[in-house]
Amino acid sequence: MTENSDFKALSIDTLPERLGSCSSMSEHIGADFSQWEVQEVGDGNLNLVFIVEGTLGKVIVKQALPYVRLVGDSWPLPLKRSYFEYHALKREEIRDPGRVPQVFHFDETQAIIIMEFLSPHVILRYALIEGRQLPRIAKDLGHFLARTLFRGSDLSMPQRERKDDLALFADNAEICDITECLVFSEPYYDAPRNRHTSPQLDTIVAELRADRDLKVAAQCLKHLFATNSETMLHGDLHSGSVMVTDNETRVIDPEFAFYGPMAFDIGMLLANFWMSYFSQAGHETDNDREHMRQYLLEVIADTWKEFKTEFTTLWRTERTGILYQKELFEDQGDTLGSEQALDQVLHKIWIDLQGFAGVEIHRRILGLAHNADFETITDLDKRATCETKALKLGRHLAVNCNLVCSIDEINALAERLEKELVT
Ligand code: SR1
Ligand code: MG
Repeated sequence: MTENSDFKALSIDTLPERLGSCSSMSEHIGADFSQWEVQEVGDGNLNLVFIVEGTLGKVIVKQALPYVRLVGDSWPLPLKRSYFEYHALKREEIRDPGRVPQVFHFDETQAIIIMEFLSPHVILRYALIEGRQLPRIAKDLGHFLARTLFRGSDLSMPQRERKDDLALFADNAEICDITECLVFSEPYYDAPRNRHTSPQLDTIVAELRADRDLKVAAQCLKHLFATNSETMLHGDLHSGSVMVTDNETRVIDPEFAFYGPMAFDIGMLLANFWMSYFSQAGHETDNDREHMRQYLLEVIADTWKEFKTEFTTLWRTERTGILYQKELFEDQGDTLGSEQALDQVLHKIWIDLQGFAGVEIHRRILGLAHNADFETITDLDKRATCETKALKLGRHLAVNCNLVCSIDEINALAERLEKELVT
């Protein structure tokens, strides 16, 4: 992959003419591009996203920009992330069919992916901010995690295929660097890109940055993230990367895909649910979000439970890779041995996911890229109270992950923190 000089960013005005001869566009929305209506709807940190409507329907046109949109052209970023997103979408579709948008076309030079327009889906993060309870997310996301993480690993893939894939995604280095800096390091010192709700959080931020155990824990997690290439990750699985209706859950935006530790995607997702939990107080009127809080704790517990159940099924039925071979266990009549190994693998994931969840919570409050759950709370004192509770949970998760036995224990702590008075 080399970056190219032929790249040109699309605009609302130029898109119809530039994509007018693309057969995927005409097939899905109609050939007469003079009739197309274009809206730019990208609200993420990196890319352009257009909804294009023609006489036959709508599609999404996503284009990477050669810089970080959130910051501007002072932070260049390779276009090739679009190539990794395309390849990740293809793999995710095979590993968990129907869970990602259908890809209609990929243009590597222009870093454009044309894909299915999801309707009436909305971004999960905004649904949760509104207090909407989605009945399917725990099961769908728990299964998605188990299927993609298991089937992208040496537990399942042919050795040669996985090594080739590892090499392909290893080139997504600049994107990994974003996570390595923004998630694991910058929140823990006064890095220039950081911001936080100030002055309300100044004291707790200083305490966290002086917390040696926390800094060491964050660096151990970074060590794991950078070096443990066990499976193809989504790499950015927060609630803004999920689109929902009451009946359907879709996972979008895997441009951060690379080979990393299984627990990362799970920890990031659960962290976003815990942040949603603590942010509810900032969105409620007349204490009307207690049901929503209980719902979110159930989603957290159920996502982990669904993940374990599905992972266990795959372990027992699809373990065709080079790890924990059946030849050593089941074929020797040693099913107990294989179950013991499964328990160990799940235990390791359990420990690590807590740590990843902890640092994800911290970086969304202390680092560059915040989330709308807290940012849309306009009363800054109220926002800071919500954020303080989340920061405390994050610290506990990152530092004490070896001491915690169950997700219920963490949810109980979240409930205690929620009830605590913050001064
Ligand atoms: C500079 S990019 C900031 C964040 O946006 C993406 O969605 C990732 O979460 C990244 O860390
Ligand atoms: Mg994204």
